[in-house]
Amino acid sequence: MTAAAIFELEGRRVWVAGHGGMVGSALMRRLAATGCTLLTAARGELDLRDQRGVESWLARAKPDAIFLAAATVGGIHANSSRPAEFIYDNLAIETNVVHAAWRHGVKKLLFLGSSCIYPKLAPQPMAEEALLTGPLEPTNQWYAVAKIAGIKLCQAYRRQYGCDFIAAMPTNLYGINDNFDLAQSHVIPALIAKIHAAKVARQPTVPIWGSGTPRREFLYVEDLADALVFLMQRHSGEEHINVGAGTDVTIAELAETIARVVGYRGRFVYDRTKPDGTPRKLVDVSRLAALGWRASTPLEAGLAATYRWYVANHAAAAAS
Ligand code: GFB
Repeated sequence: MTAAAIFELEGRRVWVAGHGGMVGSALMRRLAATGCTLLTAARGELDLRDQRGVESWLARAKPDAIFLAAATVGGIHANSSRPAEFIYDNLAIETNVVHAAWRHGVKKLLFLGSSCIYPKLAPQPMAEEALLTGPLEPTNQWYAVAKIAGIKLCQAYRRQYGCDFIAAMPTNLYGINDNFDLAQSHVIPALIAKIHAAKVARQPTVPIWGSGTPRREFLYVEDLADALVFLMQRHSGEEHINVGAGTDVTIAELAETIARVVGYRGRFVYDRTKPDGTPRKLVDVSRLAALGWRASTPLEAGLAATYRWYVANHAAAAAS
C-alpha cells in the first residue's frame, strides 16, 4: 500500500457524481468543510449512461477530482428482480465517467464499489485479497460484476495512462436520504418503515424477510463520507480499500435494535420464502485502519438519527 502525498481539496473543482443519492448527499455535506468548489449535474441535465453527454459535461465543467458515487442500487429484491438494469446502468456509468475523466485530465477519481464484490463464502472478515477467489452470491451477482469491473477500470487506466484513480469498497450503508420504498430498499430503511408503520397502526407483528440469521455489517453514511474524503486526500494505489464499521449483527438483532429505537413492542415473524442472501458480510478494515481512519458512529446512534430523519421527511407521506 502506498502512503500518498496529500491531495488537497481546498480550491479544487470537485464533482460529486450522484450528489442526490444517500452517499452523494452525505459527501456534499462533508466536502462543504474542505474549501473545494463543488460541482453537480442534475439528473434531468445529464444521464450518466450517455457517453456523449458525459464527455461534453466533463469538457465544460473541468473537474480536478471526481467522487463517482452515482449508481443504480437497491436491496436484495431489487437486485434479483432487475438484473439487466443493475449490470447495464452501472457498467455504463463507470465506463463513461472513468474514460471521460482520463480524456479530460482529471487529477484524481474515487470509484465507489460495494462489499458484494467478494465471493459468497469468502473467509470473514473479508480482506481485499478475497476479490475473485470464488463464486459470487447469486442474488446480486449482476451488480457485483459491474462493481468489480469498476475496480478493474481504475486499475487499467492507472497502469496504461498513469491516472490517479482509486477505489473504495463500502460495506452495507444506511442513513438519511436512504430509499424507504419497500420493493427497492435495503434492510435498514425497510425495517424502519415497517416497524414504524406497525407502531402507529398498533399491529402485533412485523414480517421480516428470510430467517433472521444472516449477519450484516452496517456503516452510517456520514462516517462513509468522512472515510471517502480521507481516502481521496491520502490514498493513491492500485489496491481497492474496504470501508466498514468493523462489527456485524444478525438481521434478528438488527430488528430488535430498530424496534428499541422506534419504541415498538410487538413480535417479528420470519418469512422464509424470502431469500437470505449471503450468510455473512463483514469487511476486513485493517488497510483503512493502517492509513489512520476508523468509523465513529455506533449502530444504535446512527439508527436513531436515521429514524428521526425518516419521521420528519417520510412518515407522514407513508401514512397518507
Ligand atoms: O439489505 P438487503 O436487502 O441486502 O438485505 P443484502 C439484507 C438481509 O436482510 C437479507 C433481510 O437477508 C434480507 O432477506 N431482510 C429482512 C430484508 N427483511 C427485509 C426487508 O424488509 N427488506 C430487505 N431489503 N431485506 C445487498 C445487495 O445485499 O447489499 C446489493 O443486494 C448491495 O447488491 C447491498 O451489495 C449492500 O445485504 O443481502
